[in-house]
Order: sequence, then structure tokens, then C-alpha cells
Amino acid sequence: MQWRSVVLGLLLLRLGLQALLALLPALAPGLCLRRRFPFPFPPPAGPGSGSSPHWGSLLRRDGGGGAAQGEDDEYERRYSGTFPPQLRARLRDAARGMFVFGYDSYMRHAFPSDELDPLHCRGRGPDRRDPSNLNINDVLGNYSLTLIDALDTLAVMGNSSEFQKAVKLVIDTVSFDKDSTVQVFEATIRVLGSLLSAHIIITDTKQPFGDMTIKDYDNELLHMARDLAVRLLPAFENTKTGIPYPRVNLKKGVPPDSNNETCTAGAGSLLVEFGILSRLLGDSTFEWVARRAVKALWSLRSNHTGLLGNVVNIQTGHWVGKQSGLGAGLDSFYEYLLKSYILFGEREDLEMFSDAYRNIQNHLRRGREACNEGEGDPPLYVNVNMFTGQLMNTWIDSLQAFFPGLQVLIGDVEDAICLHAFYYAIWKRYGALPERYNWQLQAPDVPFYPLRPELVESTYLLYQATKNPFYLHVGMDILQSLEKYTKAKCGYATLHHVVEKTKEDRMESFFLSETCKYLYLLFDEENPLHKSGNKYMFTTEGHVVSVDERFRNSLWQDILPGEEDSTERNKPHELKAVNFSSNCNRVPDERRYLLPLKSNYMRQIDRMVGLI
Ligand code: DMJ
Repeated sequence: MQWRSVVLGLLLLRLGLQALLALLPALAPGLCLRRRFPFPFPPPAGPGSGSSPHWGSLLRRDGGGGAAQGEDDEYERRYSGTFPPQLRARLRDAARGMFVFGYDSYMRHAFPSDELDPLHCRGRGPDRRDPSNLNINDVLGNYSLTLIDALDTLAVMGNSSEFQKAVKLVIDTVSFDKDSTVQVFEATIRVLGSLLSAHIIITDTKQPFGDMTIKDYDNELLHMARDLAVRLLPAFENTKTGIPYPRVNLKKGVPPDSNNETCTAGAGSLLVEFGILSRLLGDSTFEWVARRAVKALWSLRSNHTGLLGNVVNIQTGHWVGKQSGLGAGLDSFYEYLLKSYILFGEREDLEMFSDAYRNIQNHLRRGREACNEGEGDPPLYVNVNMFTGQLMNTWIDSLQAFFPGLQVLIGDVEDAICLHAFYYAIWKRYGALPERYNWQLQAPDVPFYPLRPELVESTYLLYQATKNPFYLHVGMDILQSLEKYTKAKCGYATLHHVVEKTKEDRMESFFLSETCKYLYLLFDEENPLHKSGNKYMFTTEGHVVSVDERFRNSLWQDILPGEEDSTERNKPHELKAVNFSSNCNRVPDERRYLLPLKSNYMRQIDRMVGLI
């Protein structure tokens, strides 16, 4: 009989369920936070796959399933079990060695220039001959960028003598009185953020990283931070929306031929640094302009989807780039809504973040509903039109790999595990992350890798949340491929092409401030950062800032909502002594002791990126 009727019965049941699920959004819209969307184009066959690795077809028992968790399979063998402490210590030392080689090479061959050219062993500053070379000029301001950006990594690694030496060098030799036109965002996150972080470390009464005090320190770094921020302020003037100009000349203000278009992340992720500066100085100006920019951008979100685009005209408020995604152009905008709330406790920041997160789930997320359960494609966040929610392209970029780390901060560890696993699979395939990866073509769209930190940042935060040794294996893979493919004569070099493994003569400063720092922290179990509850937070450039009462108290009421109204609702949230590890207790035990992502789902992802 019987098996035919059983199969028929199951088939009918499934069809019935599918029909019900399709009706559900109409019946109970609130229930469907995460919508499952099919991927619209069947991708071509992957290399050597024989059959078409269609996203939706990979979850057949044999195709996407494979061995159930607990059975002996290659994923279990490779990633499960304990991670020997000796190996961990060796990897910590290797991460420190990587930083030291990059830093020493910069100091020997490049300082006082902004960056190191690791192939030719020389320094690099702004491209004065070609002002349109924004790739360089946006970042290099002729202010010893790499030295400044690396300061707190020295402290986190416990190197007090070099930290003290470097701080004195910055105080004695760096000036911002330069005829350099830089991007407001880059100067803020790399320079202002680092100066503030080092200042906080120097003045910390507890000195958790060892003795990082500076003899006769007279708040010089704070004064320098103020000087730089004042030079950035012209970007916030003469703008009809309050959204800042993207670039400013440090001596002359906004150039007369300045572009009126800015990316959302560039204009809307200044609040952490500007807010800290304001609260340390007791001067609301900086926080006020940064907060006004965030609110202006927020007010321009689509009425229909609630999403923001990636490029906006600062005078008209018209969206020039209508793409909404989690990567370039928007990444740190979301990050700073949450991090501003963590730091300052202002409810409006949390409200904006919560709305934004919901809209992201509703419109950008594709794939199955639960990371570790059910059928369907793995969850992925795609790029859509901000007004319609329609898919705009089939690539994801390497910047988006920061998002699982942000999800850890809000406690959505389950979803973070899946997105992280996708990026890790891409890393395994190329030994790096291409700047853009086309998930439909299973190939890089933009093939360079400038030593970015986002994947290791998420790996570190997921490890802290789960303590699953899987993430130490991931970190080991990243460390090994960095050594293998990017190490150069004098430092570490950008990969020009992740397939061909050709190098470019550039070591961006975030390699020392973020990539090396997160790698080191991943393996350094005993680091003071891990011993002090949730007292620290990382800026988007990986700079360590303490989350403490000093930043909860704004001495002004004029820049926050409801100034005249001092009701409970508008008071900042109190800083509670929540222990980081007690938050982690909410992570299910199986995420700690088994593979964080079941092996059948890992295999599914590996197939989808053409790894197997
Ligand atoms: C860093 O400068 C920051 O992390 C920024 O938010 C975007 N990405 C680069 C590194 O990739």
C-alpha cells in the first residue's frame, strides 16, 4: 500500500501547510517578523559540481542534509572538541607578532607618513598631485595616521613602554593644521576615536592594561581631539538638512567645489566619538551636530519600508543612492545607533535602532526563518531598493561581515551564527574576503581584500558570546591565511585579487587598529578586557572606550528630545552592572558544546559558495 499513500499524505500535508504559511502574513501580519523569500535567480552550476547547486534544491536529504549532528562527519571532526590551551597561547603570540611586524615596519619605514607601503618599504601621505584620488586622500591627512590609529592596540596588548612612547610622539609631532582635505567620517573614526580612546586609557584610575599613565599628562590628547573636531565642524554648516558635507579641508573648511552628496554611514556614524568628546569637555556642540545629522537622516527613511538609502543629497534630502543594505554606505549607521545607546543610554537611540533592526529583518533578510532549524536557503541579507524592497543586485560586500558582531550585542546570537558562517565559507574558499561576492554567480564581483577586520571582529564577539571553540578554529584559519597570502617584506599588504593572490602596496591603518586587535583578543583569554564585565565597547574602528557613568551625564538638556519635558520617558537609561557573562547564559548550551551551526547547514553553505 501503503508507502505510496503515506508519501501522498505527507505531500498533501506539506502543501496545506505551505498554503497556510503563505496566508499567514495577511491573517496575522505581526507574527511574521522574518519573511522567507526565495532567491530570485537560479545560480549557474558551481565549479565541478556536476549538477546545478540551486539555493532551494540543496536541502534534499542527500543534497543539503548529510549526516545529522552528532554523527561522525568531517565538520564534527574538524571543529568539535576542546581547543588546546597551548595552541591558543601560540596563536595569541602569533597575532601579537603580526601586529608588531606591521607596527615596527611602519615606524621604521613610514613614520611620520600616514601609511606604510609594505612592498616598497616606504611611507605614503596624501596624493597632492591628484586631489581626485579619494581612495587615498579621504583617509590620509598628513597626520601620522597609522601611529594614531594603533595607539590603543598597544595598550590592549599590554605594551606600556611602546604605548607611552607612541603617545608622546603623537603629542610632540602631530598637528592638524594641515592643508589636507579629508573625509569627515574617516578622520572621526580613525583619528578622533583613537585619541579619545588613548585619553580614556591614560586617565583610567584602575589602569587595567598595566601602567599606561603618561608622566605630566595634561589632557593633551583630549585637546588634540577637540582641535581636530573643531576643524571638522565646518562640514556641519551651510547644509539645509543638517546632514554634513562629506569632506573638509583641515585648514580652510569645506572646499568651494564640494560635493553635496554623502553616504549615510559617513554622515550618520559620528555620534559615538562626537558624543564622548562633548561629554568629556562639557560642551554640547559636537554631540549636537552629530545627533542632528542622525535625526535628519532618520527622518528621510521610506514611509513604506522604513529603510534608508546609501547616498543622499545634503541640501535637498533627496536619495541619490536608493540601495539599502548592511554593507558599504550604511553599515556603521546601524552600528552607531546601538552603540550610542549603549554608551549614552539615550532612549531615542535605542528606539531608532529597534525600528531599523525590525525593518532590516522584514525587507533585507532572505532564506529560512531559523538558522539551525527547518528547510530552505541559509539566511542572508541582500541589497534592496529602499522604497520598494525589491532586490537590486546579487552581491554582498565584505563590510557586511560586521553585522553578526552587532547581532551578538543585541542578543540575536542564533541569527549571527548563520550570517557569520556564510562569510567564513567565503573566506575558506579564497583565504580572504573579496570586497564584493556575488552569491548568484558564486564568484567575486570586486576581487580585492584590503586586510579588513569585519569577519574577525564578528568571530571574536561570537566567541565571547558562545565560548564555542569553533570560533577559535575560524580565527586560526584567518590568521594562517593572512600570514600566507598577505605578508610582505615590510608588513602586510592588501590583496589585489583574492583568486590570483596578487598584492597591492598598501597597509591600511585599520589592519593594526582592528584586524590584529580582534585576532589577539580572540586568543587572549586572560585579557583585562574580558575580566571586567561589560565595561568596554569598541568603536567602529575597533577603539576601546569604557562604558561608564561619565558618559551618561550630559550637562545639557537642550539637544535631546523633550527638553522642556523632564518626564521619566526622556531620562537616559541607567547604567546597570550587567555582567557580560550572565548575558551569555542565555545562549543555549548546545551552541557552546556542539557546532554552533549544525553540520548539515554548514555543508549546505559550503556548497553554495562552491567550496565543495
Ligand atoms: C574601518 O575603517 C571601520 O570598521 C569602518 O566602519 C568601515 N570599515 C573599515 C575597515 O574595513
